[in-house]
Amino acid sequence: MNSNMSPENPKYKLIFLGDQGVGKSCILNRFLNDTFEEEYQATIGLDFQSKNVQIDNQDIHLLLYDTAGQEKFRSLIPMYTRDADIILLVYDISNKDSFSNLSQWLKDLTNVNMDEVILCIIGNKKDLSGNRVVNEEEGQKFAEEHDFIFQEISAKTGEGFSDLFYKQLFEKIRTKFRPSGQQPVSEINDIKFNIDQEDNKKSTKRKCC
Ligand SMILES: Nc1nc2c(ncn2[C@@H]2O[C@H](COP(=O)(O)OP(=O)(O)O)[C@@H](O)[C@H]2O)c(=O)[nH]1
Ligand SMILES: [Mg+2]
Repeated sequence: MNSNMSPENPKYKLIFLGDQGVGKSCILNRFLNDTFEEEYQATIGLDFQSKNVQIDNQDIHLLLYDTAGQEKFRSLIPMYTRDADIILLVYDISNKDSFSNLSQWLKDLTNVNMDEVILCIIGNKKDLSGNRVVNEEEGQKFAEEHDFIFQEISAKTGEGFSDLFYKQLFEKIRTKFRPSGQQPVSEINDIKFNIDQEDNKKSTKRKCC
């Protein structure tokens, strides 16, 4: 753990969901390391990393879970969504099925208390505008119907990341989980971790995806 972090620092569990190939692992990589690699490496099961961010001058520990979209791993997902604080549900703006499947992903979240979790709908691959098959308005409408955060981004170029994370998500964390600067609604007690932001930069364990 980063030496600046104490056990009292709030921790939030953030999980990436969405069809295989929509860019979940690349989004995580862009968010953690500000890099993008074209080379495709399917995530096996679940990958876990962490990052410290500051909200209201307090260090916040984000625990980031990257899931695999393959059906055979889907049965594992409820174990991780059960105590999630933040769910990032990703589709690919150049893949209609990945957008249509969002409803099924939501239906699968039977064990999630939607009033307590922050849910973001993310339209990735915004750079592929020539191949776009999902309009921004469609994504926006879907998110608004459910009262979720919405943002189109590109893991390749980094477009939209600042709006998604720093403007929308961190602001929502501030108002929803910490209205008076208190502890988050859930604490993660059942896992140990030893990767912080610095370690992520050094890590050669995985490239992207
Ligand atoms: N053009 C473009 N390609 C992307 C973007 N994000 C991911 N990809 C590509 O999409 C493929 C799947 O990405 P990956 O992160 O492994 O998807 P995952 O299965 O959801 O984790 C890879 O070939 C990536 O290079 C993006 O923003 N733009
Ligand atoms: Mg992946």
